[in-house]
Amino acid sequence: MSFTDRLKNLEQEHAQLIGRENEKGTVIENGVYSRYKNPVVTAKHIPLTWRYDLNAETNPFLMERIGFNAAFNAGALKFNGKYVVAVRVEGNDRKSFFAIAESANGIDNFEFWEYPILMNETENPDTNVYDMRLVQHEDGWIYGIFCTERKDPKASEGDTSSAVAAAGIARTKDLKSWERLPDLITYSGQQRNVVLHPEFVNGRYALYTRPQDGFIDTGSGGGIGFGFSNSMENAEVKDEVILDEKQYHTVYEVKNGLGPAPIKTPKGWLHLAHGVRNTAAGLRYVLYVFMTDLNDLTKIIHKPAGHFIAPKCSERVGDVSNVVFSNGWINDDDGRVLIYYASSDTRLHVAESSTDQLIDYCENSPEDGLRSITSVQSIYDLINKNKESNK
Ligand code: M1P
Repeated sequence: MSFTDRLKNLEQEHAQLIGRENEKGTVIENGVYSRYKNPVVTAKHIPLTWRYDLNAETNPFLMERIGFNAAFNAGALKFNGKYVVAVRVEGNDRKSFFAIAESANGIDNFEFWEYPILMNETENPDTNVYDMRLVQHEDGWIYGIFCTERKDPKASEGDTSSAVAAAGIARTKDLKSWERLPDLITYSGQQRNVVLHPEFVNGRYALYTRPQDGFIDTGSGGGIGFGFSNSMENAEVKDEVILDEKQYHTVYEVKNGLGPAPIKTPKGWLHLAHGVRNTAAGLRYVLYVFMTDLNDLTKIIHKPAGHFIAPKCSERVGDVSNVVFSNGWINDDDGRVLIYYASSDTRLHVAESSTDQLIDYCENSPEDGLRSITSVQSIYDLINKNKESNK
């Protein structure tokens, strides 16, 4: 095939993918949310200009020069009337970085901006950066808090896999130029899944944390933590309290972590988090929802049992199978909530709900009684309620 024909094909295929309309899935879900049929962002959405040398003289075979493996875990924000996601793009070289993709309606036609984000480093260079939470804070800045991963300086000779995770911080007004700030300092080991609360609390910044002893194992740490920092320019959380701990025989038995920043509602703060349990087939990541008190951010007031979204059908397969993960949602002006979740560390999807549905789900779903008998008791309560209302 000639250079020109191959280029035409590539351009057509890419334009078709970006232009494809999305629609709600036909499967009847649980009434709390609806999944959309197509993933909203994939590695194939990456612009051709990032992948190919488009000059026939220097690339006569029109071969890909830079390959991309995945586009997933994305922060999300409504920005200048558009729905934007800060996607974790992973190259074939395993390095992740952030790139903004934009859509007019939040459910389809996501298109990457011309360039990915060239994130500055601190004096301690990042080996890998990922999972940015985008937060419009009431101080006027948009913050991106993400995981920065570096080789463990204490790794013994020959150990080429031990790493240290910390929370990197950057801020911006336009999502294009970013000011990198020093990493968050905490005193509880490594950190991943750190999220900034969108409001000041008694004049201070509030952060959700996820202390962990090691890079993968949370060890004796873990749970979703919470603490305060006086500044974001030198962010430091001296004391963390655990507001949602990992627990035996739950979907967050091995570890958990907060997803996006919580949504404020008149009934409390709505939270989306991921929980991890172990199985014979490896780790299984699911999403769950809970609410905290409007005035006491460390007090959980509702927490439905089990998962809210679990990987299903083709979502179950990917680079890291049996995973759903979310670090972005958008609470739209009409109360609609667009939940951006990624499947199996490979692609990004959207599910739609509303604050009313999510509050109802939290208020009226039984909590985990932590024993089989309490689960059966909840079923009895529901059957009896239905019998009563049918009388
Ligand atoms: O591979 C699943 C997820 O693993 C990590 O999440 P956690 O810190 O909770 O284990 C992250 O690397 C995340 O990006 C990834 O999706």
